[in-house]
Amino acid sequence: MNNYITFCGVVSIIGRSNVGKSTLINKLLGEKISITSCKSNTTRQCITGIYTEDQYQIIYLDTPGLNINNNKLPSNKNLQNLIKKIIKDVNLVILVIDGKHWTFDDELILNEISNITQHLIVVINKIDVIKNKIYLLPYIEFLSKKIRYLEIVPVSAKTGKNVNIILDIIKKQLPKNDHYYSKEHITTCSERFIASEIIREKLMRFFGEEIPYRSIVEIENFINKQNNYDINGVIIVRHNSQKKIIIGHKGNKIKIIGEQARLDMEKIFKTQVRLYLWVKVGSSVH
Ligand SMILES: Nc1nc2c(ncn2[C@@H]2O[C@H](COP(=O)(O)OP(=O)(O)OP(=O)(O)O)[C@@H](O)[C@H]2O)c(=O)[nH]1
Ligand SMILES: [Mg+2]
Repeated sequence: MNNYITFCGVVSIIGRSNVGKSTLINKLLGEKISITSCKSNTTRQCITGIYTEDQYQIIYLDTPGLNINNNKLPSNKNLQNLIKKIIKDVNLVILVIDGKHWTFDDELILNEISNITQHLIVVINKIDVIKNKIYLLPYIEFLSKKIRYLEIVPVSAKTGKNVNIILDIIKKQLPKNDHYYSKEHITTCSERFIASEIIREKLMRFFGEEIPYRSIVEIENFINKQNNYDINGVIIVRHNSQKKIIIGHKGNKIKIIGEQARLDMEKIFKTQVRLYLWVKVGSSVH
């Protein structure tokens, strides 16, 4: 087996908020690692997803949305530094844009990465909601004029359409390397962190403006009992009124959140989970 050549590399998934980066990483992995919601700033820190197939290993980094504060223009030093940081030491970069909404932020990001040395794939996402695909052509033309060496792939991260094309492109670009992780590894994030993220996802999906999107979820206990997990999660909010909203009438809301979170956890952890949730008013919320 000594002459068995293996390939391994790191791929950063970047773009503005809400374009579908996390939905895409989950589809590329075939596993839900990163939480998603229709609200902005769902992902708050880098999430790693590891995909291993035969001789190929791809380490994906899902990143928080690059949101440009227009008030701060024209100084884009922050954006520049941020992008530098998230693509440092990666082999490939995937820039995700929304096929229906090209914004000024996308343009700024594109300009910032137009000179990167890594292979760049621009993913035009959400094509499932574009009825007439001809609509995409000016887009593709515009992008190919902006950057010379890039690949453009229209996809639907939601339905999985064309996601395999991204995978094929990545495989061709991966450097020869030993695999960094064993093939059972699907993330470097801890199970405790993933549990807290899943609860946060349910909060973001379930509530509107009444619950601050920065609500904190802490896992107080994560106990593995003969391969079943007992997890205690605390949702920390700032006001008593928010606590009441989350709990709901006779606890009906927290019950649904707990149920949905538990089902997701069981899928990811591949074991039975007992999840206990409660809500606390605390001062640590930003
Ligand atoms: N119709 C459609 N919706 C999509 C698609 N991909 C993602 N979405 C939706 O777009 C919204 C944002 O998706 P996310 O994956 O959370 O976006 P993100 O880029 O990770 O957002 P941040 O973490 O906030 O930066 C969610 O409601 C997704 O269901 C797609 O291909 N088609
Ligand atoms: Mg995200």
